[in-house]
Amino acid sequence: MAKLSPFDVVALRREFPILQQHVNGKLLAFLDSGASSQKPRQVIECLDDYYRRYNANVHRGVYKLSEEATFAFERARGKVARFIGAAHKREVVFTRNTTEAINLVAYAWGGANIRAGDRILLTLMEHHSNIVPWQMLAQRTGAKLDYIGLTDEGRLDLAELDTKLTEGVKLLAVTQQSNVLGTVNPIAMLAERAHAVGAKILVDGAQSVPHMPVDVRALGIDFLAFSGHKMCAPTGIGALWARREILESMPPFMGGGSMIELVERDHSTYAEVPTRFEAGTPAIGEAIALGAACDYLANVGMEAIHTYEQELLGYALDRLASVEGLRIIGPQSMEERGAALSFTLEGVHPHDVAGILDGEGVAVRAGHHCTQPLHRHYDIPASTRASFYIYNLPEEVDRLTVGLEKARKLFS
Ligand code: 7TS
Repeated sequence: MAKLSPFDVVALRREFPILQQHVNGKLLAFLDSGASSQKPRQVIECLDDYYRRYNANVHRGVYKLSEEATFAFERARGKVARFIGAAHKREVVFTRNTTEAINLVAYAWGGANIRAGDRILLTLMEHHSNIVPWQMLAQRTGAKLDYIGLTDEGRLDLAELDTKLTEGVKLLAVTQQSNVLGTVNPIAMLAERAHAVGAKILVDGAQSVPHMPVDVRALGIDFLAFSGHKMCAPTGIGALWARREILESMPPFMGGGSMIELVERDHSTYAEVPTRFEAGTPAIGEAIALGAACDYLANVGMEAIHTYEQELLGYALDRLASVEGLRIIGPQSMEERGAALSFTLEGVHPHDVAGILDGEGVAVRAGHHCTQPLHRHYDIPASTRASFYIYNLPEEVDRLTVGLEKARKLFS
Protein backbone atom coordinates (compact mmCIF):
# COMPACT_ATOMS: atom_id res chain seq x y z
CA MET A 1 0.00 0.00 0.00
CA ALA A 2 1.17 3.51 -0.73
CA LYS A 3 2.60 5.59 2.09
CA LEU A 4 -0.15 7.26 4.04
CA SER A 5 -0.25 11.02 4.45
CA PRO A 6 0.27 13.47 6.10
CA PHE A 7 3.52 12.94 8.01
CA ASP A 8 6.50 10.65 7.64
CA VAL A 9 5.55 7.74 9.89
CA VAL A 10 8.72 5.81 9.14
CA ALA A 11 10.82 8.72 10.40
CA LEU A 12 8.51 9.23 13.38
CA ARG A 13 8.85 5.56 14.34
CA ARG A 14 12.59 6.02 14.79
CA GLU A 15 11.81 8.27 17.77
CA PHE A 16 10.25 5.29 19.59
CA PRO A 17 13.12 3.05 20.77
CA ILE A 18 10.83 0.18 21.82
CA LEU A 19 9.46 -0.22 18.29
CA GLN A 20 12.89 -1.20 16.97
CA GLN A 21 12.86 -4.57 18.74
CA HIS A 22 11.93 -8.05 17.58
CA VAL A 23 9.40 -10.22 19.40
CA ASN A 24 9.31 -13.94 18.69
CA GLY A 25 11.72 -13.32 15.84
CA LYS A 26 9.50 -10.69 14.19
CA LEU A 27 9.66 -6.90 14.29
CA LEU A 28 7.25 -5.76 17.00
CA ALA A 29 3.88 -4.60 15.65
CA PHE A 30 2.40 -2.83 18.65
CA LEU A 31 -1.39 -2.68 18.26
CA ASP A 32 -2.34 -2.12 21.90
CA SER A 33 -1.96 1.63 22.31
CA GLY A 34 -5.54 1.76 23.61
CA ALA A 35 -4.19 0.12 26.76
CA SER A 36 -1.00 2.22 26.91
CA SER A 37 0.98 3.97 24.23
CA GLN A 38 4.70 3.74 23.58
CA LYS A 39 6.96 6.70 24.42
CA PRO A 40 9.13 8.78 22.12
CA ARG A 41 12.76 9.59 22.87
CA GLN A 42 11.80 13.20 23.69
CA VAL A 43 9.62 12.06 26.62
CA ILE A 44 12.05 9.41 27.88
CA GLU A 45 14.90 11.94 27.79
CA CYS A 46 12.81 14.54 29.60
CA LEU A 47 12.16 12.10 32.46
CA ASP A 48 15.79 11.03 32.49
CA ASP A 49 16.94 14.64 32.55
CA TYR A 50 14.73 15.39 35.56
CA TYR A 51 16.14 12.51 37.61
CA ARG A 52 19.72 13.16 36.54
CA ARG A 53 19.82 16.91 36.87
CA TYR A 54 17.14 18.53 39.04
CA ASN A 55 15.21 15.91 41.03
CA ALA A 56 13.80 17.65 44.14
CA ASN A 57 10.42 18.03 45.79
CA VAL A 58 8.20 20.86 44.56
CA HIS A 59 6.51 23.81 46.26
CA ARG A 60 8.71 23.73 49.37
CA GLY A 61 12.45 24.14 48.93
CA VAL A 62 14.07 27.53 48.45
CA TYR A 63 17.18 25.98 46.97
CA LYS A 64 18.04 25.94 43.29
CA LEU A 65 17.02 22.36 42.45
CA SER A 66 13.64 22.62 44.11
CA GLU A 67 12.96 25.91 42.40
CA GLU A 68 13.86 24.41 39.05
CA ALA A 69 11.64 21.36 39.67
CA THR A 70 8.73 23.57 40.78
CA PHE A 71 9.11 25.78 37.73
CA ALA A 72 9.16 22.79 35.35
CA PHE A 73 6.23 21.13 37.15
CA GLU A 74 4.07 24.26 36.93
CA ARG A 75 5.15 24.92 33.34
CA ALA A 76 3.98 21.37 32.49
CA ARG A 77 0.57 22.23 33.97
CA GLY A 78 0.39 25.14 31.55
CA LYS A 79 1.30 22.87 28.62
CA VAL A 80 -1.45 20.41 29.55
CA ALA A 81 -3.94 23.28 29.91
CA ARG A 82 -3.05 24.65 26.46
CA PHE A 83 -3.21 21.17 24.94
CA ILE A 84 -6.91 20.84 25.87
CA GLY A 85 -7.87 24.48 25.35
CA ALA A 86 -8.39 25.29 29.04
CA ALA A 87 -9.00 28.94 29.95
CA HIS A 88 -6.41 28.81 32.74
CA LYS A 89 -3.75 26.41 34.01
CA ARG A 90 -5.32 26.54 37.47
CA GLU A 91 -8.13 24.45 36.02
CA VAL A 92 -5.78 21.48 35.60
CA VAL A 93 -5.33 19.09 38.53
CA PHE A 94 -2.60 16.49 38.22
CA THR A 95 -3.85 13.01 39.11
CA ARG A 96 -2.39 9.53 38.68
CA ASN A 97 -4.66 8.71 35.73
CA THR A 98 -8.21 8.92 34.36
CA THR A 99 -9.47 6.63 37.09
CA GLU A 100 -8.21 8.87 39.87
CA ALA A 101 -9.56 11.98 38.11
CA ILE A 102 -13.07 10.48 37.92
CA ASN A 103 -12.92 9.28 41.52
CA LEU A 104 -11.88 12.79 42.55
CA VAL A 105 -15.02 14.24 40.95
CA ALA A 106 -17.26 11.48 42.31
CA TYR A 107 -15.96 12.01 45.83
CA ALA A 108 -15.43 15.76 46.04
CA TRP A 109 -18.07 17.17 43.67
CA GLY A 110 -20.45 14.23 44.07
CA GLY A 111 -20.28 14.29 47.87
CA ALA A 112 -21.22 17.98 47.92
CA ASN A 113 -23.83 17.96 45.14
CA ILE A 114 -25.53 14.58 44.88
CA ARG A 115 -28.48 13.75 47.13
CA ALA A 116 -30.83 10.78 47.57
CA GLY A 117 -33.11 10.47 44.56
CA ASP A 118 -30.81 12.44 42.20
CA ARG A 119 -29.99 10.66 38.97
CA ILE A 120 -26.58 10.06 37.41
CA LEU A 121 -26.72 9.16 33.73
CA LEU A 122 -24.02 6.95 32.17
CA THR A 123 -23.82 5.03 28.91
CA LEU A 124 -23.52 1.32 28.23
CA MET A 125 -20.14 1.82 26.54
CA GLU A 126 -18.34 3.21 29.61
CA HIS A 127 -15.07 1.81 30.93
CA HIS A 128 -15.36 0.49 34.51
CA SER A 129 -13.49 3.67 35.55
CA ASN A 130 -16.54 5.68 34.58
CA ILE A 131 -19.04 3.29 36.17
CA VAL A 132 -17.74 2.02 39.51
CA PRO A 133 -16.99 5.46 41.11
CA TRP A 134 -20.62 6.46 40.35
CA GLN A 135 -21.96 3.22 41.78
CA MET A 136 -19.98 3.91 44.96
CA LEU A 137 -21.35 7.48 45.06
CA ALA A 138 -24.89 6.20 44.50
CA GLN A 139 -24.46 3.74 47.36
CA ARG A 140 -23.21 6.50 49.67
CA THR A 141 -25.94 8.98 48.79
CA GLY A 142 -29.00 7.06 47.61
CA ALA A 143 -28.73 8.50 44.10
CA LYS A 144 -29.90 6.42 41.12
CA LEU A 145 -27.85 5.33 38.12
CA ASP A 146 -29.25 5.03 34.63
CA TYR A 147 -27.65 4.15 31.28
CA ILE A 148 -28.12 5.41 27.74
CA GLY A 149 -28.32 2.31 25.54
CA LEU A 150 -26.71 1.54 22.20
CA THR A 151 -27.87 1.09 18.64
CA ASP A 152 -27.06 -2.15 16.80
CA GLU A 153 -24.11 -0.39 15.19
CA GLY A 154 -22.63 0.47 18.58
CA ARG A 155 -23.53 4.15 18.76
CA LEU A 156 -25.38 5.89 21.56
CA ASP A 157 -29.12 5.51 21.16
CA LEU A 158 -29.82 9.23 21.09
CA ALA A 159 -33.58 8.60 20.96
CA GLU A 160 -33.25 7.70 24.65
CA LEU A 161 -32.04 11.20 25.53
CA ASP A 162 -35.61 12.54 25.54
CA THR A 163 -36.72 10.09 28.20
CA LYS A 164 -33.51 9.71 30.19
CA LEU A 165 -31.77 13.08 30.14
CA THR A 166 -34.48 14.95 32.02
CA GLU A 167 -34.87 17.12 35.16
CA GLY A 168 -33.47 15.23 38.12
CA VAL A 169 -30.32 14.15 36.29
CA LYS A 170 -27.44 15.90 38.07
CA LEU A 171 -24.60 14.47 36.04
CA LEU A 172 -24.06 12.94 32.64
CA ALA A 173 -20.79 10.96 32.61
CA VAL A 174 -19.81 9.82 29.14
CA THR A 175 -16.75 8.73 27.24
CA GLN A 176 -15.70 10.76 24.21
CA GLN A 177 -14.40 7.66 22.47
CA SER A 178 -15.16 4.06 23.41
CA ASN A 179 -12.06 1.96 24.11
CA VAL A 180 -13.82 -1.08 22.62
CA LEU A 181 -16.23 0.11 19.92
CA GLY A 182 -14.13 3.04 18.78
CA THR A 183 -17.36 5.07 18.68
CA VAL A 184 -16.88 8.83 19.05
CA ASN A 185 -19.77 10.47 20.88
CA PRO A 186 -21.31 13.87 20.03
CA ILE A 187 -20.01 15.58 23.15
CA ALA A 188 -20.90 19.21 22.31
CA MET A 189 -24.53 18.26 21.69
CA LEU A 190 -24.64 16.13 24.85
CA ALA A 191 -23.19 19.02 26.86
CA GLU A 192 -25.92 21.33 25.59
CA ARG A 193 -28.63 18.80 26.37
CA ALA A 194 -27.20 18.13 29.84
CA HIS A 195 -27.02 21.82 30.68
CA ALA A 196 -30.58 22.37 29.42
CA VAL A 197 -31.86 20.13 32.24
CA GLY A 198 -29.48 21.57 34.83
CA ALA A 199 -27.02 18.65 34.77
CA LYS A 200 -23.24 18.80 34.65
CA ILE A 201 -21.29 16.74 32.12
CA LEU A 202 -18.11 14.78 32.79
CA VAL A 203 -16.20 13.52 29.76
CA ASP A 204 -13.86 10.53 29.93
CA GLY A 205 -11.13 11.61 27.52
CA ALA A 206 -8.81 8.63 28.05
CA GLN A 207 -9.24 7.50 24.43
CA SER A 208 -9.88 10.86 22.78
CA VAL A 209 -7.27 13.30 24.12
CA PRO A 210 -4.38 11.18 22.69
CA HIS A 211 -5.99 10.88 19.25
CA MET A 212 -7.87 14.02 18.23
CA PRO A 213 -7.93 17.74 18.95
CA VAL A 214 -9.92 18.21 22.17
CA ASP A 215 -10.94 21.71 23.22
CA VAL A 216 -12.82 21.82 26.51
CA ARG A 217 -14.26 25.27 25.86
CA ALA A 218 -15.44 24.47 22.34
CA LEU A 219 -17.09 21.31 23.69
CA GLY A 220 -18.79 23.28 26.46
CA ILE A 221 -18.19 20.57 29.08
CA ASP A 222 -17.67 20.74 32.86
CA PHE A 223 -15.11 18.01 33.58
CA LEU A 224 -12.52 16.16 31.47
CA ALA A 225 -10.46 13.21 32.74
CA PHE A 226 -7.50 11.69 30.90
CA SER A 227 -4.32 9.65 31.35
CA GLY A 228 -0.75 10.51 30.36
CA HIS A 229 0.31 6.96 29.60
CA LYS A 230 -2.06 6.65 26.63
CA MET A 231 -0.65 9.84 25.04
CA CYS A 232 3.09 9.16 24.93
CA ALA A 233 3.73 10.20 28.57
CA PRO A 234 4.85 7.99 31.48
CA THR A 235 2.50 6.01 33.70
CA GLY A 236 1.50 7.49 37.06
CA ILE A 237 0.38 10.85 35.70
CA GLY A 238 -2.94 12.05 34.35
CA ALA A 239 -5.19 15.04 34.73
CA LEU A 240 -8.57 16.32 35.68
CA TRP A 241 -9.73 19.50 34.02
CA ALA A 242 -12.77 21.27 35.46
CA ARG A 243 -14.30 24.70 34.92
CA ARG A 244 -12.74 27.01 37.46
CA GLU A 245 -15.89 28.00 39.33
CA ILE A 246 -16.83 24.34 39.74
CA LEU A 247 -13.35 23.39 40.90
CA GLU A 248 -13.31 26.29 43.37
CA SER A 249 -16.64 25.21 44.83
CA MET A 250 -15.42 21.67 45.48
CA PRO A 251 -14.16 20.42 48.87
CA PRO A 252 -10.87 18.45 48.93
CA PHE A 253 -10.57 14.83 47.86
CA MET A 254 -7.63 13.59 49.96
CA GLY A 255 -6.14 15.32 52.99
CA GLY A 256 -2.43 15.72 53.69
CA GLY A 257 0.57 17.85 52.91
CA SER A 258 0.51 20.56 50.23
CA MET A 259 -3.29 20.81 50.01
CA ILE A 260 -3.66 22.98 53.12
CA GLU A 261 -3.44 26.63 53.99
CA LEU A 262 -3.43 26.36 57.82
CA VAL A 263 -3.57 23.28 60.04
CA GLU A 264 -4.86 23.64 63.61
CA ARG A 265 -5.20 20.79 66.06
CA ASP A 266 -8.79 19.99 65.17
CA HIS A 267 -9.37 21.54 61.79
CA SER A 268 -7.64 22.94 58.72
CA THR A 269 -8.22 25.42 55.96
CA TYR A 270 -7.42 24.44 52.43
CA ALA A 271 -5.22 25.72 49.66
CA GLU A 272 -6.45 27.36 46.49
CA VAL A 273 -7.21 25.22 43.44
CA PRO A 274 -5.62 23.17 41.98
CA THR A 275 -3.25 22.53 44.93
CA ARG A 276 -6.26 21.74 47.14
CA PHE A 277 -6.67 18.53 45.14
CA GLU A 278 -3.00 17.52 45.06
CA ALA A 279 -2.28 16.15 48.53
CA GLY A 280 1.18 14.69 49.08
CA THR A 281 4.22 14.66 46.83
CA PRO A 282 3.03 14.48 43.21
CA ALA A 283 4.58 12.49 40.34
CA ILE A 284 6.92 15.38 39.53
CA GLY A 285 9.14 13.99 36.78
CA GLU A 286 6.15 12.24 35.24
CA ALA A 287 4.13 15.48 35.16
CA ILE A 288 7.03 17.30 33.52
CA ALA A 289 7.28 14.45 31.00
CA LEU A 290 3.53 14.75 30.34
CA GLY A 291 4.25 18.35 29.39
CA ALA A 292 6.92 17.05 27.00
CA ALA A 293 4.41 14.58 25.54
CA CYS A 294 1.95 17.45 24.93
CA ASP A 295 4.73 19.35 23.14
CA TYR A 296 5.57 16.28 21.10
CA LEU A 297 1.98 15.59 20.02
CA ALA A 298 1.24 19.28 19.36
CA ASN A 299 4.35 19.43 17.22
CA VAL A 300 3.24 16.46 15.10
CA GLY A 301 -0.18 18.13 15.09
CA MET A 302 -3.38 16.69 16.55
CA GLU A 303 -5.29 17.26 13.30
CA ALA A 304 -2.57 15.43 11.38
CA ILE A 305 -2.59 12.59 13.92
CA HIS A 306 -6.34 12.26 13.63
CA THR A 307 -6.23 12.31 9.82
CA TYR A 308 -3.49 9.69 9.72
CA GLU A 309 -5.31 7.39 12.13
CA GLN A 310 -8.50 7.74 10.09
CA GLU A 311 -6.65 6.59 6.97
CA LEU A 312 -5.15 3.67 8.87
CA LEU A 313 -8.60 2.82 10.25
CA GLY A 314 -10.12 2.83 6.75
CA TYR A 315 -7.42 0.48 5.56
CA ALA A 316 -7.87 -1.82 8.59
CA LEU A 317 -11.68 -1.96 8.19
CA ASP A 318 -11.14 -2.90 4.57
CA ARG A 319 -8.59 -5.60 5.26
CA LEU A 320 -10.43 -7.14 8.21
CA ALA A 321 -13.61 -7.39 6.11
CA SER A 322 -11.78 -10.06 4.10
CA VAL A 323 -11.24 -12.33 7.12
CA GLU A 324 -13.90 -15.02 7.18
CA GLY A 325 -15.82 -15.36 10.46
CA LEU A 326 -14.57 -12.02 11.80
CA ARG A 327 -17.22 -9.82 13.39
CA ILE A 328 -16.39 -6.26 14.34
CA ILE A 329 -18.03 -5.01 17.56
CA GLY A 330 -18.84 -1.38 16.84
CA PRO A 331 -19.35 0.89 13.85
CA GLN A 332 -18.16 -0.54 10.54
CA SER A 333 -18.30 2.85 8.88
CA MET A 334 -15.64 5.51 9.32
CA GLU A 335 -17.88 8.32 10.56
CA GLU A 336 -17.42 9.43 14.15
CA ARG A 337 -15.17 6.53 14.93
CA GLY A 338 -11.61 6.18 16.17
CA ALA A 339 -8.94 3.62 15.40
CA ALA A 340 -9.74 0.98 18.02
CA LEU A 341 -11.13 -2.20 16.46
CA SER A 342 -12.60 -4.96 18.60
CA PHE A 343 -13.80 -8.18 17.09
CA THR A 344 -14.61 -11.82 17.56
CA LEU A 345 -13.35 -14.59 15.31
CA GLU A 346 -15.76 -17.45 14.91
CA GLY A 347 -14.59 -20.64 16.62
CA VAL A 348 -11.48 -19.08 18.21
CA HIS A 349 -11.32 -17.76 21.76
CA PRO A 350 -10.08 -14.13 21.90
CA HIS A 351 -7.16 -15.16 24.12
CA ASP A 352 -6.11 -17.76 21.54
CA VAL A 353 -6.36 -15.12 18.82
CA ALA A 354 -4.08 -12.83 20.84
CA GLY A 355 -1.69 -15.72 21.55
CA ILE A 356 -1.32 -16.62 17.89
CA LEU A 357 -0.85 -12.97 16.93
CA ASP A 358 1.85 -12.67 19.61
CA GLY A 359 3.67 -15.52 17.90
CA GLU A 360 3.70 -13.28 14.82
CA GLY A 361 5.08 -10.34 16.81
CA VAL A 362 1.69 -8.59 16.74
CA ALA A 363 0.62 -7.27 20.16
CA VAL A 364 -3.16 -6.97 20.67
CA ARG A 365 -5.34 -7.13 23.74
CA ALA A 366 -7.97 -9.78 24.52
CA GLY A 367 -10.58 -9.81 27.27
CA HIS A 368 -13.46 -7.61 28.33
CA HIS A 369 -11.29 -4.45 28.23
CA CYS A 370 -12.84 -3.25 31.53
CA THR A 371 -16.25 -2.96 29.87
CA GLN A 372 -18.27 -5.86 31.24
CA PRO A 373 -21.71 -4.20 30.83
CA LEU A 374 -20.86 -3.52 27.18
CA HIS A 375 -19.73 -7.08 26.51
CA ARG A 376 -22.84 -8.39 28.29
CA HIS A 377 -24.95 -6.16 26.01
CA TYR A 378 -23.40 -7.90 23.00
CA ASP A 379 -23.73 -11.26 24.78
CA ILE A 380 -20.04 -12.09 24.45
CA PRO A 381 -17.61 -12.76 27.32
CA ALA A 382 -14.60 -11.23 25.58
CA SER A 383 -13.21 -9.80 22.37
CA THR A 384 -9.87 -9.15 20.72
CA ARG A 385 -8.86 -5.53 20.14
CA ALA A 386 -6.35 -3.94 17.79
CA SER A 387 -5.83 -0.26 18.57
CA PHE A 388 -3.71 2.06 16.47
CA TYR A 389 -1.61 5.13 17.08
CA ILE A 390 0.63 7.55 15.20
CA TYR A 391 3.49 5.06 14.82
CA ASN A 392 1.50 2.21 13.27
CA LEU A 393 1.93 1.27 9.63
CA PRO A 394 -0.35 -0.23 6.98
CA GLU A 395 2.10 -3.18 6.87
CA GLU A 396 1.16 -3.89 10.47
CA VAL A 397 -2.50 -4.08 9.45
CA ASP A 398 -1.43 -6.61 6.83
CA ARG A 399 0.41 -8.66 9.44
CA LEU A 400 -2.66 -8.53 11.69
CA THR A 401 -4.81 -9.83 8.83
CA VAL A 402 -2.38 -12.64 7.99
CA GLY A 403 -2.19 -13.61 11.70
CA LEU A 404 -5.98 -13.74 11.92
CA GLU A 405 -6.17 -15.95 8.85
CA LYS A 406 -3.64 -18.24 10.47
CA ALA A 407 -5.67 -18.40 13.71
CA ARG A 408 -8.84 -19.22 11.79
CA LYS A 409 -7.17 -22.03 9.83
CA LEU A 410 -5.54 -23.49 12.95
CA PHE A 411 -8.81 -23.68 14.83
CA SER A 412 -11.21 -24.58 12.03
N1 7TS B 1 -11.59 5.31 30.37
C1 7TS B 1 -11.35 4.74 29.18
C2 7TS B 1 -12.24 5.06 28.02
C3 7TS B 1 -10.26 3.90 29.03
O1 7TS B 1 -10.03 3.33 27.83
C4 7TS B 1 -9.42 3.62 30.13
C5 7TS B 1 -8.28 2.67 30.04
C6 7TS B 1 -9.71 4.26 31.35
C7 7TS B 1 -10.80 5.08 31.42
C8 7TS B 1 -8.86 4.08 32.55
O2 7TS B 1 -7.61 4.64 32.36
P1 7TS B 1 -6.51 4.55 33.50
O3 7TS B 1 -5.32 5.18 32.91
O4 7TS B 1 -7.04 5.25 34.67
O5 7TS B 1 -6.33 3.08 33.77
N2 7TS B 1 -8.44 1.68 29.07
C9 7TS B 1 -7.70 0.57 28.93
C10 7TS B 1 -7.91 -0.30 27.87
O6 7TS B 1 -8.76 -0.17 27.00
N3 7TS B 1 -7.04 -1.32 27.99
O7 7TS B 1 -6.28 -1.09 29.08
C11 7TS B 1 -6.69 0.07 29.67
